[in-house]
Amino acid sequence: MRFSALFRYVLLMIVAFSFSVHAGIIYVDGEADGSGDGSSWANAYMHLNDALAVAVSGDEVRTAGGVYYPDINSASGTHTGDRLSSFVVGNGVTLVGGYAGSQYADGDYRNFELHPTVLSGDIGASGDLSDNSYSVVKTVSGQNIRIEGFTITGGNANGENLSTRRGGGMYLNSRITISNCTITNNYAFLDGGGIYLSSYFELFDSAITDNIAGRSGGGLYLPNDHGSRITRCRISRNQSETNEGYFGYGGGIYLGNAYYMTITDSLIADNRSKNPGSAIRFTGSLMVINCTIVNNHPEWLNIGNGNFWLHSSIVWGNTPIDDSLWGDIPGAWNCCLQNNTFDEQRCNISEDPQFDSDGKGYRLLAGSPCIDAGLSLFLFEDQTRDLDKRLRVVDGDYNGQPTVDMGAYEYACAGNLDVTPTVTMTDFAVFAAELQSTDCTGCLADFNHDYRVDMTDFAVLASYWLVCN
Ligand SMILES: [Ca+2]
Ligand SMILES: [Ca+2]
Ligand SMILES: [Ca+2]
Ligand SMILES: [Ca+2]
Repeated sequence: MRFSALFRYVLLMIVAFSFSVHAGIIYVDGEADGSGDGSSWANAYMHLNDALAVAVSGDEVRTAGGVYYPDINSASGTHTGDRLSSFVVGNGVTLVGGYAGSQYADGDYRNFELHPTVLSGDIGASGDLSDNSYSVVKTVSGQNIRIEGFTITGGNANGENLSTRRGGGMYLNSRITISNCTITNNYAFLDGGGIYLSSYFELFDSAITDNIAGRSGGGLYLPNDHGSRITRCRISRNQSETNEGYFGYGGGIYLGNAYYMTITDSLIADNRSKNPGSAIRFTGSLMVINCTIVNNHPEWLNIGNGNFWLHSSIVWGNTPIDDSLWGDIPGAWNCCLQNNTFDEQRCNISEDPQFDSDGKGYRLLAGSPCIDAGLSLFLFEDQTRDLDKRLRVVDGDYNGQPTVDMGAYEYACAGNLDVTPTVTMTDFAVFAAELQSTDCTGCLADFNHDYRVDMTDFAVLASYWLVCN
């Protein structure tokens, strides 16, 4: 055929073009009623597992707000009730939730608070935990996996073997980054009620709350790892060692042989365990910087064997720690420590941190001794935000020198965007600069967390003008 070569060329071009258009983004929306091939919001897959089955390394799976269950896909067409079903995220895949999706004019509008995207293990009878998925989210192998913007809940790892008795919320065997996720109300018969993880990970801007482990690591269990980081996370109300006959550790976090692990700008609060180590149990080396560790019982810290550094942090209202333990710890510097009995040359204090009790958690009140009392020298280069994603280093005592505070929160007036604590013209300049930014991931002025700085955010800024609360 005379045109066959040209025809083939054109066909290849069409294929290449369509590949370049579609490769990378796969759409999921339980409300979509189009062709269901995942090519757009209108034609999105209705079931997340359909997208995860075809996603390859480099792809981004965008998921609209709604509740998704792991025991259904288009092939099954119905909920199978299979407790072994999970959302399995493959090598190199990015999974993002919080999108508006097909029911909105701008399907790509993203706000994980406005469009909560829930991965629920509550299959079978609704509200009955006994027939739930063992692990809601899994990774089997691979690296460069990213999960962002989901609530992961309802996992019940009460099975008969190790792989079904760990990691109720997430059972992870891959190098992974998790951000803007809430892992809550999951259970494991043995370890890692919220998350069980066997590889390097970065966890940031996330919450691990109300998870339970029958043995160790109510919130998070990390058996063997190097260099992982937890940044700007809330780890609270987790519980471990609830099963009779087991001797477990770590109500909030269990780290076994974890070296060069860091926890920064995080709140570790209200965790419980039967044995010492209600907040953290670790073996290895752990550096905790700018954290607020409160109301954990009993003894908040338990060190199996290893080195521990605590900088610019507040440790308050926990079951009092055995003071003799601190003698072995090389570095608690610039910390606010209840019942502090050691060396003030390290700039540690033992004064009431003055938490804001007005329903705002553990932010500091004006006049707190922890304001501008941390050590900026110990800040990591990328430690630029506090737990509320506000600017990390602010001149909270108005002495002309911006210094980091102790704890997870930096004192400043609400709405502040720069190093002077009040909201003035200089803050407006920060807003104006971010208004013109095309990529607003991490913009300070994105008050409503929708990855955009617009007039909605301006209204928030204006409401704080010269008002400090
Ligand atoms: Ca159920
Ligand atoms: Ca400060
Ligand atoms: Ca300011
Ligand atoms: Ca915004």
